[in-house]
Amino acid sequence: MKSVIIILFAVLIFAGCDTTGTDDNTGKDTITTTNPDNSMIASPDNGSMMTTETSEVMTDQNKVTFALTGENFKFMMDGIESPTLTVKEGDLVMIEFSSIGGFHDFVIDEFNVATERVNTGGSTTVEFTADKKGTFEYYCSVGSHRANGMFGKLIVT
Ligand SMILES: [Cu+2]
Repeated sequence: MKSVIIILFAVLIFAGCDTTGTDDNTGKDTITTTNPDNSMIASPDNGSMMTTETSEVMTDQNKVTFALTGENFKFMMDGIESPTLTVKEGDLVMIEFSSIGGFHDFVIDEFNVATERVNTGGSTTVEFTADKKGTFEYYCSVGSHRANGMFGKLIVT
């Protein structure tokens, strides 16, 4: 009776050893053969995919165009004097500016935006990314035009 019990125990212990042994082996096999190879191949691919996605996002950037005219001493857009320009943060803003009377430009200090100065009949463009929220002032930097009321608001929401 005692010897049978001992054999049973031995078998159980052996079985236990065998199972843990195989588990360890398969675990090690998986790690050594597949994982390092996969990660080596996967990371450069992921990197290039991320670059592609970033450039796609930049192409999708919302573009907003405003056509303004300048005269003594005001900006006009669609018949509105000193219009308030409203854009969303991150928008690419294009300003098409032309003078219908006098020497003028279009300037926003906070975005380092400044068109060239154009005279009557001249036109120019400038574009910038509205990369911060807030209310800013655009104005004409020629002479005392700003002091004479040649300015308006840009609101970035
Ligand atoms: Cu002006």
